[in-house]
Amino acid sequence: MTRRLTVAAAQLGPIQKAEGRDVSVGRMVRLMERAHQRGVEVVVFPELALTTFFPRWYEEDIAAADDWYETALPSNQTAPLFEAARKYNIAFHLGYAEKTPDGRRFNTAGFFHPSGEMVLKYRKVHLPGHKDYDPVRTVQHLEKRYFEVGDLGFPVVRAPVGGAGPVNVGMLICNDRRWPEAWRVLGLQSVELVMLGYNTPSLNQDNRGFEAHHLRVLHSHLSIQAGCYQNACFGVATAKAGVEDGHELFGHSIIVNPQGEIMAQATSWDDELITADLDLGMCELGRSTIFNFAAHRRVEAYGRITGQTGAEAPQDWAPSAG
Ligand code: CDV
Repeated sequence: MTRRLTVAAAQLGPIQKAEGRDVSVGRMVRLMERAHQRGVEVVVFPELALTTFFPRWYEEDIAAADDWYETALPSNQTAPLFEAARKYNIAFHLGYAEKTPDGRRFNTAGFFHPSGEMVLKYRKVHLPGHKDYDPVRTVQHLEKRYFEVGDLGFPVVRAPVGGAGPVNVGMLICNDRRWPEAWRVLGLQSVELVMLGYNTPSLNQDNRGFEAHHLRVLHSHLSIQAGCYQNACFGVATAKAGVEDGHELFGHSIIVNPQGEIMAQATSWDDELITADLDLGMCELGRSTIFNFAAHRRVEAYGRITGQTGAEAPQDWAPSAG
């Protein structure tokens, strides 16, 4: 029997620093309504979807950043989103800043059943940027200040989703998409659907050499398409896009199939819903042939992947004597 799932990437346009959750949640509810009209069963919202991308703003005292974090979900402010999910019977992925009861801070994503129960939680592992104010940068990227490295690994769970029956779902967050190791850990758990949200500036703000504008989108798509192909899974990758307080994030949200093909792509830098009908059976071809891991992986040759972090210099070649 064909296992079909209708999914959406719910791209969000910019959220300004001064705008509260009433604004972002209201927009997300409207996207949920549109998703319902199109028969969508899973909606994927971006990374840190409820607020502006606040790691660009420096706070000396981290407690002054508390307003950006969620201590509970749902909360009074996010309740309308959960009500919409229940009303329309739509599961959803939400990126948010998490502050735990013992004061730990993570860049987190939750996958929620339409009932509002959290099915799976993921905390971002690959945190880009820096911890302290960097005077060389034109814009700060303080994820290493505001978040701890995720402590949940890369979990995958098999859960009933929409009308497809059980689906193997996993998540990545933004910068994670550039790391093949992260995708492969999901692939090794037979992931079928990877949900990921991102906030990516249109310019490389590291100020260390030139990177052409158009390559920013290329690198994003290249990573997601390769991840899906090499792990025989679908990917729904959703951007926060547009100009937030003068700082530009690119959109180009995409839905990708296990062949690495783009099935749908956003064309605006605004709130936009793109959808695709997934045939989950498509995952079988890759995982039973070229990416049949059990048959073809050679872990004895992969020691450096987990045994070493930074790159080392190779051995020098020398001509043999005589
Ligand atoms: N939010 C992110 O993780 N952004 C990074 C940027 C800073 C390069 C990304 O990989 O898209």
